[in-house]
Amino acid sequence: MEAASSPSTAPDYSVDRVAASSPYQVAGKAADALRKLTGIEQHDVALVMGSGWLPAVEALGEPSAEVAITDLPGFAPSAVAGHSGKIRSIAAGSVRALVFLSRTHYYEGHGVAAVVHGIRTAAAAGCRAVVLTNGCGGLRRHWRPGTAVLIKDHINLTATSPIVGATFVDLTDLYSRRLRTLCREIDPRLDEGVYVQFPGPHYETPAEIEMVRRLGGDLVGMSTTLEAIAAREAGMEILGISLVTNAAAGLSGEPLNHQEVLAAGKQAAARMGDLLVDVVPRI
Ligand code: 8IG
Repeated sequence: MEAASSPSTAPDYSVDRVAASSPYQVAGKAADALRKLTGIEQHDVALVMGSGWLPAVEALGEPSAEVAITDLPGFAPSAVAGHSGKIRSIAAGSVRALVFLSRTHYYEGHGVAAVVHGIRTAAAAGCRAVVLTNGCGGLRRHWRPGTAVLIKDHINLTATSPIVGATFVDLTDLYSRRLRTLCREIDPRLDEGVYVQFPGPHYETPAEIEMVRRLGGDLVGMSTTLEAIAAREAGMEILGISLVTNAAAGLSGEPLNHQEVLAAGKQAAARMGDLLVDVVPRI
């Protein structure tokens, strides 16, 4: 008998255990709360609505339930104008959609786990696929404000990962070719591009945009890549759609401002709504 050993029933509060596994456990708890509050046992597809995408949500249909993120464990309160801290459950055809009207951005300073908490909650709620939308700056001059672009790949310039520990997740074909093809069947005019995530919250300098161009980037924003990585880790299929709301810094000769972003979103809402209505039931 080793008198000093702890009983095997004691909880494991070792530093590694708490750091590595608790985000997934909290997401499981959030999914449980979501089931209770929505009365929906299983959701199929998650949608994360970025800057300018909110008006497009209406097209998906009447929500059967709406939950405040602050009523679920682990969510940071929403911090950005144009982002509403709610989650809706919507029946889109035979698909049960879980729609996040806001996201937590890396620049809010709550850490990477907070940024991907919605994704992990959606996975724990049963979602097999996620539609990640965002508003962003565009590097191609023919992408006028209000142009939707499919994300074909990304460059993560945040120098972080949502994954902690030796879990080596493959990111080849991160943004589903099948779902991109589906979108282009619905709207053949849709272009594709490489999305580059900066930490923000400041926009880029013109020199940084020139760097992005040389790196092979087409779109710049402050979200999406960390969420996509967490979604892939969770085994979800990923569709990424950017709404170009402004020309990237230095391209238009004008300074960037957030009001412009919201206005471009409003204008494009009808087209974005039509696209989501057609795509989501076929995911
Ligand atoms: I909307 O031009 C929107 N979000 N980094 N740069 C970055 N994020 C953005 C931009 C932009 N426009």
